[in-house]
Formats: sequence, C-alpha cells, structure tokens
Amino acid sequence: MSDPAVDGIPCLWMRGGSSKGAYFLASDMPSDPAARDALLLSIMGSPDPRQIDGIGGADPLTSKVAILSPASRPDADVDYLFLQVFVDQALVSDAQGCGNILAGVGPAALERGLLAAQGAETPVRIHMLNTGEVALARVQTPGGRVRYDGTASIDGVPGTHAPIPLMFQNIAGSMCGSLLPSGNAVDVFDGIACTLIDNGMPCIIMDAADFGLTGTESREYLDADTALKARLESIRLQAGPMMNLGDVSDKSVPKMTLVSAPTQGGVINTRSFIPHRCHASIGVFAAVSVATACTLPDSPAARVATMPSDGKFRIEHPTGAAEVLIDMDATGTVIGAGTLRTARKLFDGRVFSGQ
Ligand code: NQM
Repeated sequence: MSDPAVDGIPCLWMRGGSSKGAYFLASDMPSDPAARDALLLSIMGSPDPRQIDGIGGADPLTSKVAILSPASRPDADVDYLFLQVFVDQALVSDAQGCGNILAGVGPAALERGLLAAQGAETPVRIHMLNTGEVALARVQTPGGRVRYDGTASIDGVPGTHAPIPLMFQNIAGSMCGSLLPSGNAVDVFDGIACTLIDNGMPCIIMDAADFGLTGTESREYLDADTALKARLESIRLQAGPMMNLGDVSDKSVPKMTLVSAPTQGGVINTRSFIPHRCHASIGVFAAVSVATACTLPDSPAARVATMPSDGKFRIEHPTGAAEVLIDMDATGTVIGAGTLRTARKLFDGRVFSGQ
C-alpha cells in the first residue's frame, strides 16, 4: 500500500443528514482494524478537543467515517461500516451505526462506481455492517449522475436539497439483541425510571422532569451541566451491561435521551446525549428508538408523548423536529420505520495522515 502521509488516500467529505463525515472505499484502507483506526485518528486530528491537526470538526457529529465496499450479501448493493472517531480520546468505535451518515452512502457508492445509476431515481440497498441489517435509500440520479440540489429540507440543516428517503425493517435489537434488552419497559437506576430500548440505536429514555429540567434547555446549557452529565454517566454505566453492550465506558452507546412534552406540535421533545455531548438535533436511529418508546404504555416517553393518528412521529429536538414514519402491525408492534434525509458532496480529493 502507498504511504498515506505522502500519497494520501481518496476521500469524499460529505454531509449526511445533520452530520458530516469522511467516506472511504475499504480497498483504500488498511485491512488491519488497528492500523485503520490509527490512520483515521490521524486524519481526523484526534485526540484533541479542537482536532486542529486533522479534518474533523471538533464535534462528535462531524468526526464520523463511512467505509464502503461491494455488497457481501445478495439482497444488498453496498456494504457500509460506520466508525465514530472520538474527538478528545484516541478511540474509534464500530459499536453503533449512524442513520445520518447513512444518507450519504447511496450517493457516495454511486460516485465511486460501486453501483450504477438506474434512471431518474436509484434505489440503493445498504448493508449496515454495524448492525447486520439492510436499509433502502432512494437517490435522485437524473441523467445517470447523483443530484444533490432539490426542494427537501430537514431541521438542523440550512437550505433545501434533493430528498433521500430511508426505509428500515428488522432493526429491533440492532445491537442489543432485542427491542427491550432488559426484558422490561422500565428499569430504575439511581431512582430514575428508564426505558432501555434498541430500535436501530441503543438508547436510554428518561423524563427530563425527573432531573429537575423542563427538557427545553439549550444544548449549550445542558453541556455545561457537569452534575447532570455525571448522573447520566452513572446510569449509562449501570445500564450498558443490562443492554448486552458490556462495559460501555469506552463506547458511544447507549445514547442518553431526556424527553418532555412537545412544544411545537410534535409527538415528544428530546435532548439526546451521544453519549457525553448533547446532540444539536437527534440521530436518525435514536429518533426511531424514541418514537418506538412512545408506543410502550409504561415508558417515561409514553407519559409525556402526544400520539399521532397517522404513524408520523415528529420528534422535537434543539433545532426543530425529525419526522419518523412508524409502521405498526395490528397488535401495535413496530415492524418498520422510515425517515427523510438529504446529503451533499462537499469535497472529493485525497486526505493525508500525519507521519
Ligand atoms: O442515531 C449521532 C447522528 C448520530 C447518529 C449519534 C445517528 C443515528 O446524528 O442513527 O444518526 O447518535 O452519535 O449522526
């Protein structure tokens, strides 16, 4: 392999949903995971709170990586491995997926020739290696090229872009083995009622009021509340093993999500910690997991939610709301989910590691 410090590596820098990350082909990366992770830390500039010596944006939401390869199963078009590069720790984790970076996978796979465009819209079946499930993305491809401009908007991202609808099935227990890995809709840790849930993302759902909060506090205000963060971390470390995630001290899951009554006509309001910084909005799979928690009568989420009549769950967050479509069977069990995202190609070139 050529020297990444001297020759660089082909890299697509893209916004996916409300996150931003580097998209690589697996064939351009070291095959040894330890060597790959060391390279990614160097490329992103971690560990450093400012990531000044790398391309990361000094925020967990802009320190993300997608690694693409030809599909390894017949019902998919592309394999996608998500890696979270920690900002201020020398850690790279595959212990979660990412539905926002997922939005850029279809466009990136088309740009890199992993599949061919099919008419004005190309369906892309994405095998999410972190969880083993397949998502379906629809990418606008008029004239055989990916179209990024359009009229769709998502909260947390300025302007409008081409829509990329994402559909998911069988995501319950994606990392925890089952939707409610503890076997309960509610568990109590440190006196706080918690729903431990995984419908695409391991999350712990708690009522903001149980922490003396309204749930409408700003991201900055909550991020400065070190006492709150210590309480959340205590619960997270106790709940992680019960969610079949083992010791989660070095993992970016489970996400810690405070819920409260909606204030903008949505279903529920959220402040999601991912897990140590408050999210500027909310993750895609985290929003699906919160929406699913709203359907569990005993959950802290159900206590504050206003249920929709049409399956459209508007999950409010610090910069607006994320709309999640929830498909339920006759017994009220959630069997599928979907959401609308957009993505944009920002830069295509070669990225260099340190020496
Ligand atoms: O939950 C942030 C994001 C995410 C993950 C995080 C995501 C998801 O907003 O599917 O999208 O929870 O770390 O990109």
